[in-house]
Amino acid sequence: MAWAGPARQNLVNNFEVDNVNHDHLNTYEVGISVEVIMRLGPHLSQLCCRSQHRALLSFNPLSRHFLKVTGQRSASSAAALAEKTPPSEDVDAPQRPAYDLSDKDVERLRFQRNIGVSAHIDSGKTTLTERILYYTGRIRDIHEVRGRDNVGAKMDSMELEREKGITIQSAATFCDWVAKMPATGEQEKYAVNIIDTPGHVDFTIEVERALRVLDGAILVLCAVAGVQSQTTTVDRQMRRYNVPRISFINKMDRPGANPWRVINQIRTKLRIPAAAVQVPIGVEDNLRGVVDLVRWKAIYNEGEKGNVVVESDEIPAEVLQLAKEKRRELVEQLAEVDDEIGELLIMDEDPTTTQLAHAIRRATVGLKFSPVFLGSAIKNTAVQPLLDGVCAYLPTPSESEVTAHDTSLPHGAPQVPLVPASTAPLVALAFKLEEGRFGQLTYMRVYQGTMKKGQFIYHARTGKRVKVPRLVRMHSNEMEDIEEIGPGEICAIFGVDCASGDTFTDGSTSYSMTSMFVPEPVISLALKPKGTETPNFSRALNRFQKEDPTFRVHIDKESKETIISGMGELHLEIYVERMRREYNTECTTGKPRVAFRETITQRAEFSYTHKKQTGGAGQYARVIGHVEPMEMDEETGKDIAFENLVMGGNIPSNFIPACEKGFYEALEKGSLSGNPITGCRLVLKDGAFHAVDSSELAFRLAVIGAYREAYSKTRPVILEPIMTVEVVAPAEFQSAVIGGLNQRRGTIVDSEVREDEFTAIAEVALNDMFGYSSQLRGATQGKGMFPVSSSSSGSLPVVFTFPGEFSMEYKHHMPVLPQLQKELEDAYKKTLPQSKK
Ligand SMILES: Nc1nc2c(ncn2[C@@H]2O[C@H](COP(=O)(O)OP(=O)(O)OP(=O)(O)O)[C@@H](O)[C@H]2O)c(=O)[nH]1
Ligand SMILES: [Mg+2]
Repeated sequence: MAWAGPARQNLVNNFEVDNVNHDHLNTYEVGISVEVIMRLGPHLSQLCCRSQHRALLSFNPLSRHFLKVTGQRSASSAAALAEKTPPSEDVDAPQRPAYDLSDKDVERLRFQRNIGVSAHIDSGKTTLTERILYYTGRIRDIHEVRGRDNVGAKMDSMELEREKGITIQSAATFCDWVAKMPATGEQEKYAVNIIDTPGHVDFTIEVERALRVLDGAILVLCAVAGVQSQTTTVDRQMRRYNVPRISFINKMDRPGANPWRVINQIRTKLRIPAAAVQVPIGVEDNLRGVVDLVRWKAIYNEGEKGNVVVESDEIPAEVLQLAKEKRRELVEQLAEVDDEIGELLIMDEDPTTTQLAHAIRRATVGLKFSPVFLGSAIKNTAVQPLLDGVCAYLPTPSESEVTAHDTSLPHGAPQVPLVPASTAPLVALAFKLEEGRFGQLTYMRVYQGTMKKGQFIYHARTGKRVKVPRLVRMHSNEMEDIEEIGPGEICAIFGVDCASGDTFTDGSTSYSMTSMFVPEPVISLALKPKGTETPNFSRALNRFQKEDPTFRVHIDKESKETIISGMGELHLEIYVERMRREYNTECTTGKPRVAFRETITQRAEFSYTHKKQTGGAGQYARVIGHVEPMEMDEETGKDIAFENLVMGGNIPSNFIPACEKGFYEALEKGSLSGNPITGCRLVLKDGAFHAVDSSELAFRLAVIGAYREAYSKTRPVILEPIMTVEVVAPAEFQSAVIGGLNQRRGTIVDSEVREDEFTAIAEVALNDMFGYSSQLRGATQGKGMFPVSSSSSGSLPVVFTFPGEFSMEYKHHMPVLPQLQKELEDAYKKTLPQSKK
């Protein structure tokens, strides 16, 4: 059926889609030209707010790209979509039952929030979450990270987290909060699910999977350091999953705290309109509270742990002028992204509190704006107003537009909107696995329907039926048993075998949701148990591999060594340490090695016959096709593909999976350096078989042979991981640090000097980064005492040495320099059996 209707007409009228074959503009074949899409870019998302057009546009990879880059998200709910979309005469989509949200659903979802706390390392996420849990009554007392008071923060429950003072695994919890709603002035009770994520980039998968299932987030920033390298990473992850965020500028108690510089950085570096919704009362050590610019109230924290919130209509004289200025700035920023406020501004009218609150919510949920809150978690200041902000400005589960793929439809068919109705068929996504004291624990987000204890659920990928023996809600490492859980909720179940990113249903639908983005490991090392190997060695590795898709284990075919790969040295170090502590298996490790890769740079044809006649049954298989370079798919991270275009049964279809297997086997080791090959598509076009001598083995070997033969014609190169390195050090060492980075062939991409410290951001090959931490320490430590405030120091000025710190994040793979390529090739040749003879 052709896609007619007003939207198409609009497109045609306004964007002169003359060269489009209108008959092909149906839901299955979108024929909008590239130029039109390019010109439509920003408008597409508006069009897409309407489901029938979304169905249409979601087909075109380019239009999907625009949806992503414009960062738009429909503020209308999936439920609303299902309810409001008229039965469309112009869409050739299968008819589906519409599930209505009951009044109870509507009421429950309205007061439900699922949020993540994400940010750069050490910005205070866990400290903040600890306060949130305390003020909401989930914990009785506040404990600090790093187990300073011999207890440790609730969300950092792992012994290693408390020792190292860093979050390694994300932890989920839930709480209730009675929020003061700015739009109505009423107090309303909300249920909030929270996931505290690690900031260290080596554990980035934890952020990735949390953001995949959350509806909103608090982006925490340090009031001194501002937007840091991992802030940009987290920002990218939030955009990937269209997660609206409110920003929280923490550490306002630190000397040099400057929220206005940080807000500027949010606007310029993260490129999202942002404005403060509060101004601080007092600075640094004298921070006493904040002025709420929307409700126009001064808010103070009193009591030993800040649990008494005192509000006053009297704005302190010393901040009155600033508050007026910043309220004006808030209105102006909103006017850029919100029509109602824009019109009021043109007419020189001041928005009311309700208008302002509604506009902030609309723009935040619509991914066009981030309201900025301020405070100090450690000093227990302004955390409660932030919680009010979570309830007021972040979306309800029904405002997140969630879709699934109906596997009973042809590949590429439009996604199906999910409706968070408790009576709809169950659809849930497993986003995290953990082996707990009571067995395998699977964290789930229920998107549609209700999950009940004792119920049978179906694994969408394998079709396996499993019973839900135990259903719990997590409170960090503790759990609370529940009988059932509704849509829009987060829970965990026991005893279900699956992988992260798998979908579960009640068996009445064939829906499957997309998984999360999994980055490739960049570093590897050889691992050997000390003494004799016990079953614990492989038990531990199997478990870690299952829980963490960025941790990989393989046995090197030549050296027979066990090789573990991951996102960085710390990532691997933690697992080695956990093997010792949790599995009583001490290991020796080899030198960390960079995960080099190989890739092809041009297309090459192949026509290859595998033939063997050795007395008994022969082997015969012929394969014809080509291999070509392939770009990475932004959504899935995939950059290898096998395509079968064989017609007429020239290769019987039962041998095609063996051909595909052969292709993946050939990719395991490139002939230049023995590293895996990436960025490559194999297109199988034709072939031949023999009625007796052809077998799966013959076809698998034929593809391997064909690939190896074609490989030399593809001008293959070796790739190395390039890292974004961010160094923060006292300003006096700037030239030493920059010199050190240059020595390592780094390219400086950004630098910023603040009062006493500076930040340099450089791109450096990972291979050139070994030993950098001791070099940096050597260059910056002990040469002077640098005063920084300590969070635990109260108001006393304490002097610490500040040795300079750096963090590293994978950016991309790039071809190595010719000299390194030659070295790697020579080294690999020496390991090959023929060279040893
Ligand atoms: N001055 C000051 N220090 C803070 C504040 N909040 C947290 N800190 C300190 O910052 C350090 C890191 O705090 P965490 O809460 O562990 O930070 P995080 O963001 O959870 O860290 P990762 O999870 O490892 O990325 C600790 O030493 C805290 O005491 C704050 O508001 N002011
Ligand atoms: Mg933490």
